Amino acid sequence: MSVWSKKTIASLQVEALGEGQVTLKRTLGATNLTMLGIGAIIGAGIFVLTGTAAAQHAGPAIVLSFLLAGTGCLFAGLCYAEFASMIPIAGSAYTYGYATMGELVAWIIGWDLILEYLFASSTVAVGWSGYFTRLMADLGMPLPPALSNAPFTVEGTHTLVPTGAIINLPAVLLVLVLTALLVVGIRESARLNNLIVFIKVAIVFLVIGFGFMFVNTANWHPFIPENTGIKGEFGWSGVVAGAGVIFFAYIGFDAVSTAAQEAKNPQRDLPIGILASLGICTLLYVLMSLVMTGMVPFTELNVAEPVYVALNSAGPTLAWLKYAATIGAVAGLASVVLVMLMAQPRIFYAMARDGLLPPIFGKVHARFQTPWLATIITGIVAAAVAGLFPIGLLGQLVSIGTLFAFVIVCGGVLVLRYQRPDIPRPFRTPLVPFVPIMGVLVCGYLMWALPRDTWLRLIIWMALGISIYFLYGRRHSRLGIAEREAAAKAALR
Ligand code: ALA
Repeated sequence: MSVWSKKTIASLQVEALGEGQVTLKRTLGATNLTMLGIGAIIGAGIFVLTGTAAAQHAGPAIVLSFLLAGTGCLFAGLCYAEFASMIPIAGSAYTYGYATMGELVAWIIGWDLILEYLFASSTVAVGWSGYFTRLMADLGMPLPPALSNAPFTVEGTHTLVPTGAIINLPAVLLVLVLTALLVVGIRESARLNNLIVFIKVAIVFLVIGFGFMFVNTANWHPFIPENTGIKGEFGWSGVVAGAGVIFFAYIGFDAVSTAAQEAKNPQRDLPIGILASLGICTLLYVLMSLVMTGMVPFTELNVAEPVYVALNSAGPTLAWLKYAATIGAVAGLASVVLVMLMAQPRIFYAMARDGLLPPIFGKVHARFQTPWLATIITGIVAAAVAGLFPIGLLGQLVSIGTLFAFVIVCGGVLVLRYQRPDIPRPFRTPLVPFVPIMGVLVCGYLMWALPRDTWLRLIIWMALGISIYFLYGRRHSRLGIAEREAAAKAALR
């Protein structure tokens, strides 16, 4: 069997119906899917990274960085929407890869998506722990530092050194509690997500609305601060560097596509969920970054809680909003972790159903109708990573992994348009080939701009994944087994 063997679209569409098996439960409509997208998107990116990106790279022009990264994501989002409507199966980019570029590439994407979903849930859980610890201290119940910090930090670019702390317990507990919820049910999880999203979006609106009243337009001049002479420090190269950093803020709209088999009307609602969540968040990000850089000089935003600092500048009038924003961040980051922890097991589920991972990952709970074992395994690994490692090390790995998946999905749309123009596409990416090519170029460029060490980690991760494929997946692949059986039968005839 060839590593380039592809699954046919027809067989994938039959799988989506899932006849004769205990399958995932179809309960999600367009609103829930959009809320899942917003749940996954608004988080550490806007609440944590915006400040340093503005202070170190772009100044007030961080607004342009948001537009630039948002445009790259829009290209990718349009491509995801076409695939999601055409192949509405839980595996997302992994399944799209299987249909267009063959099994090995599919495996590579599936393995890569672990960097996105599993590692993003750990990364954001660490960010959440930071906000939660501050909130507890503000409420007069400080947590011991030894139990609320990572035991390791990164010195230089890759040396891990002990910090003296034991474990980041709040991050671990958050992951475990959300994992338990996800085992019990997708509908229950979606309900909690809706509530959290409502809180965080309401708070973002309040920050934008009240913040605008305290904007000093002098802070926006010069809008694009002059480059310091070093690439990436202000000027246009700073806008691009800023886009690379805050790209993280957009990650998550694609997680909507992993819920394909739990959507009531996936062909119509997945494109809505993906594009609506992306559009809403882009608008909120642009307004929010305008407000933050308008309230204080951007040089003051070089902190882990830029929203708090911006609101602080308004004095006692907005003191209440400062605390509300902290609660919004705590809620917001929790929903990111929730949706990422939802997405990962659904990729594992699809890979196990194809035989590329052990069957344990494909087990669906008879009563809850969730991929419960894959969810528990994901939760335990994500909790361990969140408990032990610092946020900086994880964040860039998540970005490079996600960008890589986006590049392949955009390329895949193009390939399939030429190879199989006949397949019905309930949603069609507009302006093909322009949109997919731009998706590949913009996302590829943002990847290229990431540090060399991050590339090295990606390559090591991929080498590990490819070894696992040749040791396990290739031999157990259902497609491979079927092809070998067919060849044996043909030989006997
Ligand atoms: N977009 C998500 C966040 O900003 C990953 O936290």
